[in-house]
Amino acid sequence: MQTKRWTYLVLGLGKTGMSCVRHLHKKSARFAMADSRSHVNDVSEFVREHSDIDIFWGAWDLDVLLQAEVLVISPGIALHEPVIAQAIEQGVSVSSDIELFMAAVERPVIAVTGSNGKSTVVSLLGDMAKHASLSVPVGGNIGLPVLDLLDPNGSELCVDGQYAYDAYVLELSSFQLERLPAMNFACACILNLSEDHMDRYDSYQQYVDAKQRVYLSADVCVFNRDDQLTNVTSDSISTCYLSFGVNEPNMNEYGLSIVDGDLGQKRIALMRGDSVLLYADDMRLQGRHNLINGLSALAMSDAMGWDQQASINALMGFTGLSHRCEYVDTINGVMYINDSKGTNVGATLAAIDGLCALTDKRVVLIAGGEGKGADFSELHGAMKRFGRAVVCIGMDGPQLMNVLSDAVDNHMAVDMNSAVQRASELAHSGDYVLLSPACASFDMFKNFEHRGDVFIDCVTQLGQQGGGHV
Ligand code: UMA
Ligand code: ADP
Repeated sequence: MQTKRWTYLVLGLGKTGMSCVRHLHKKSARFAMADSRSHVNDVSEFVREHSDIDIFWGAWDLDVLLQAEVLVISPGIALHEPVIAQAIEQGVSVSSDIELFMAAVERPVIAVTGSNGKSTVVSLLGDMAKHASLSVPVGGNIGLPVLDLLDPNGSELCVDGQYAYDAYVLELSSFQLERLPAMNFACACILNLSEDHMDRYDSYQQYVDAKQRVYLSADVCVFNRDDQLTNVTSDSISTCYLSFGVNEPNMNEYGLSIVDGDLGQKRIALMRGDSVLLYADDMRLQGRHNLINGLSALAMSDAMGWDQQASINALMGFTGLSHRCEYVDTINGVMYINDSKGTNVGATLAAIDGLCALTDKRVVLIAGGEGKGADFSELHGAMKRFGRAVVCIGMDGPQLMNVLSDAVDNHMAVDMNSAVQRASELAHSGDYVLLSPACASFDMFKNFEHRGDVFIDCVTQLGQQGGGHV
């Protein structure tokens, strides 16, 4: 067999790719790096310091790809890209940062995936570990490449000959899972499944199959009883299953129950079997979807053998992450909520339902952007029931407006400022104005954080224009 020029070729030089490059360099591996978009990223410092490493910019070149034994492919790059697919067909192997990380660690790894709630749940798990005096870093799709959790030699961090971390929590996307072989996760969970990234997959089933890979060879599988597709398929070799869901749980299941409070009032309790763990009104997180997120994290913390009371305390104190159903201000009796992280239809439905289902309130929704091929029609029922109006923005705004035209009063706005102004005119006192776009942000903003920050600025300006903060 012809000798290959490099063991690894790292494809994509964003956050993940550069973490792989640094890792392979620490490990003295023979590797090269490539990005199909010309010089979009500032990797100049690394390149200057390591002028001996080959770097390729511009369209993928099959001859270059075939000179590597293994392609280490960033999540944003699809395996079905023609040149990459040809290289794989001709025998080049595929790997990823997650696989390199799993090869480097011995401590247990919890892997969390799902269409929505991942970042909330992994952050909550990190807090639960802290409350139990455990050292458990959180990384992955949440924004910190997993290889950056390792020490400067690319190994597990040790202090005085002992492992510094008790476990790791990883948020994994379908892009990361679709190329991952069976991994021995200590605990694996699919929170929920609804359409996302349909511009990347040929079918919804293909997206679901990618997510299901998280269970292969996991020690404990944690799934959502209310969402059949999160249930473990027969391909998994695990023998231990835990489930969570809204209904009353059986023994060893996690669920919700309505119980009588001390003052005779009805309270929603988060339960394991027939034991009350805590009450929903003791939690600072709002919305039914967050009760489910809490149950999933409690199930995983129990699966890991963490102190249950510490986890319950963590859940009670957890205030949630920015840009997820985040309260911004109340102006003229209208509450402004930033859910910029609502980047798919399922998330926006959960936000509308979470805010309105248990109240009489109505919502003026600001939505639109890059729809990623989604079917917006699922928003129709929720907007008909809870919507006051919708103000559409961005590339797929007109499509969204079209879908909702007979459900609710609808408008188009050219930018966030006019969307907020318009929404403030349409909202009645007591309503919500909710930014939950059901779309990616890249057509108008740098990312979802930028979109949320612009929304907050516009709301702040609106408040300064003379609205009363009540
Ligand atoms: N690139 C190419 N050719 C392509 C596509 C991309 O060369 O066809 C290059 C780009 O020029 C760029 C690099 O690849 O230099 C970007 O790689 P990437 O898109 O894989 O992004 P990273 O910067 O490595 O960030 C990734 C995740 N991005 C994606 O999955 C798209 C980040 O999740 C994640 O936080 C990060 O790794 C660390 O693990 C972001 C995301 O949007 C937040 N995820 C999706 C989601 O949450 O829905 C899945
Ligand atoms: P992810 O990391 O999966 O994108 P986040 O925790 O960042 O998830 O939450 C993103 C959005 O998803 C939130 O703004 C909220 O609208 C919605 N969401 C959160 N938890 C759930 C859930 N359990 N089910 C459905 N939607 C949810």
